[in-house]
Amino acid sequence: MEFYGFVHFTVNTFTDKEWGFGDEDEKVFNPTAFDPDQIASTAKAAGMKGLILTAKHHDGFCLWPSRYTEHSVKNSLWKNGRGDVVKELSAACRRHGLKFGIYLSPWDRNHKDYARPEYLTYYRNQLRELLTNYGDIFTVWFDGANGGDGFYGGAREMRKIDNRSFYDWPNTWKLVRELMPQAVMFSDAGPDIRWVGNERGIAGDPCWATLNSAGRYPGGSSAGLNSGERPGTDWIPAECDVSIRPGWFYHAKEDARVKTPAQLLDIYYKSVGRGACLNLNLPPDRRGQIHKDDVHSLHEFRKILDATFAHDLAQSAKLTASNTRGGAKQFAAKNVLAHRPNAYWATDDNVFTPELVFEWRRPVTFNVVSLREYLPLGQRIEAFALDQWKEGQWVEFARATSIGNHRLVRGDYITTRKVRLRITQSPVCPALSEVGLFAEPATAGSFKK
Ligand code: FUL
Repeated sequence: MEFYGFVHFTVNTFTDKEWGFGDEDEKVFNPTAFDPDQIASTAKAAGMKGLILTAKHHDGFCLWPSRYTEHSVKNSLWKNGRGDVVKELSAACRRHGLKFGIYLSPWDRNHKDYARPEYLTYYRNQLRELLTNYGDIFTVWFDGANGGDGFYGGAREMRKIDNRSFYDWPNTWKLVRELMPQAVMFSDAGPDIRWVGNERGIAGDPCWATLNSAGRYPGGSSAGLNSGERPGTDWIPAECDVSIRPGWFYHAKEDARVKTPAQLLDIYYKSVGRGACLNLNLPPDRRGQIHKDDVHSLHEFRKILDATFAHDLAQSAKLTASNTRGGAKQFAAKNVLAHRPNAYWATDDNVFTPELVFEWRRPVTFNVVSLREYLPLGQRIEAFALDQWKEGQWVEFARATSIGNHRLVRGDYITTRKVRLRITQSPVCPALSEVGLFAEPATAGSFKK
């Protein structure tokens, strides 16, 4: 999916905190003009494909009227206790053509049974509610964070759990598979998509989609998550979660610190452009809407991306490949221009380091090269280089490693009549589904390579 959003919204929005203690009065949750269509349309306009709502954050307050607790919207003043944020936002997402996902914090600083086996029943009951009453759920986000102390039904104490064993993850995952088989489960350890190891939105370089999952669990070690592991036993690609503001929840004092379009672009190129997914958090304010400064920044960011990718210079090039699998049309080099799901260029089994030359009648100017591998055949390429034809010879202008779902090479503007892609390392014959060359508008601002 490449790009979707997080929506952090709860009592914290009204108490100005990042982690609620769990003793917040339900009445503090009272958005003055909650507008799920404004939130969903903002995400849609930014190019996001879905939204993930914090149905329950660490403080335990539920944004839907759960049957299993009083600590929810039903005891708030909002809509006289008859509101349901999960319902309204999921419906708005559907109206705007977005998928909808949920975050249900395993750590619950409100619940009296937290750290006891009874809590697992409570947690799974809530998962069941969320996965049966709100239509399709595209992802379930399991957070590994746990700070220990909390309200816990009035005990106000420290409760330590063993992250590895307490939650009995295999059985919770099984429940999700039963109720929502297509949902992608996120955590530090997968099972389907992994945390990238930081909250800055930056994937490793390289970033492999594979990981050795044995011994890993949510809230466990983050070693290896940033770059993945190759060879790796499991296909667990990375997701980069980052907030558009310093905090995950809305704080008026951070209005001047909304990430700029240039910062968002940098993150995009270092997450999506390294083969990961970008999950960008947009925190609703106390009205229950995305603040205008965030909307503005997203709008400019999208405008630049759209202008960049509107015109693919590769489409008008003459292509020559050093090898084509069996000389067959089915594997021809021009498949990298086709944008069809099953079209790709591949070489003979014994050819690991082929080259592809793009040639134009007149010089072209670009600063972004986009590549994709044909993922049904796995992540194959380990390194490649790009050359430009300059003053009668090939001159290398970029080198990179992993490609996977997407690799965006972003650099200085280059003007040339010929570009060469050299696959320099691959343990098997490469299968490349897309190559494109693009020019960012000059307004894209400064960037770091
Ligand atoms: C972390 C949490 O502790 C933060 O509050 C936030 O929800 C972030 C996405 O994950 O682990």
